[in-house]
Amino acid sequence: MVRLSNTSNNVFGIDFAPAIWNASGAWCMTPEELHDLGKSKSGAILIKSTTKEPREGNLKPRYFETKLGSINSMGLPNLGPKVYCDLIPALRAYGKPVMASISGMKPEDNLPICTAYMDAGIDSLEINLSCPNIVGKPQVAFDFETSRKILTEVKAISGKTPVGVKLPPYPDPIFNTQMADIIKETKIDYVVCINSVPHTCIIDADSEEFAIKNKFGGLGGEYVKPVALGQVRRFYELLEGKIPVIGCGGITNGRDALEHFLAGASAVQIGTQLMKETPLVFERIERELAQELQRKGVSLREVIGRAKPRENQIEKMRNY
Ligand code: RRO
Repeated sequence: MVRLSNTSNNVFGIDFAPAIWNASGAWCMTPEELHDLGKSKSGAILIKSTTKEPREGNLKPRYFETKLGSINSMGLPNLGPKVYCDLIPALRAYGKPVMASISGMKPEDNLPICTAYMDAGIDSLEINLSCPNIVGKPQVAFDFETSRKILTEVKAISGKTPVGVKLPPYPDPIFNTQMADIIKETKIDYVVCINSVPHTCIIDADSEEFAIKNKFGGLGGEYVKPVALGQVRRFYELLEGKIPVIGCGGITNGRDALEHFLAGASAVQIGTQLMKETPLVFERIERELAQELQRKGVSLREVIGRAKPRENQIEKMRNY
């Protein structure tokens, strides 16, 4: 008898087994890295955010890891649509979904990149409106009119190909409400949150240096898990569980992944921990998640959004 594993899920019409894959940007820029994802236990292959022309990205050092996470100011280095599209047939041979991330430098760049990926047989389009690292270029997801226009235009040409949107952490829920309205109105198929936490700094007190050349960068890893859970939950509630949310941020083990599912994620992505641990991370996190779920006697599909408010006061905190 075929049994659906307890870590798999069908999300936006696609089966993911497991419902865990890479965050765009992590281990997915070169053909070698993309093949590594294909050979790994990742549930999908998500390609690095792609611009209309290939880009070198920002000056190095532009990525730095600490015990609690990472900071990056990569600046959208990517090989451009042609290289990635030509790779798609070979990547599809791994038998898992192959998905694109699109990040036009100008709003009008997004459509030709999407068209190229669709012609090449891509399984989904993740529109990245939240790259934090192009100096002087604000994150599009804070410009609601431009976001609406881009998403409307992409949906008009995407046919049956699912379209997602990658979002930044919003500092006030009014922004989540505004973006959720746009997502519903434009019939976007899924939401990915969060991108890295923007304009952060890490400083080494001994050398008195910033961790990266650009000083400011996007923060990921354990530092950001509560931020990510807050955004996942906000969108889960605002979208009423009808439009899937993909959780990303601070997942280092199966228990972290479970927290994302409890918050409302239908699948999760791994960024910093993938960079730290190589694509072997997927096998470990899936095994740990399966154990967590087995202990509860449920599948991940049953725990989505199940987190509830605490009822009992903790004695130590009785005066607060
Ligand atoms: O390339 C980057 O600097 C980058 C991108 Br496009 C993104 O979406 N998020 C991030 O942390 N870095």
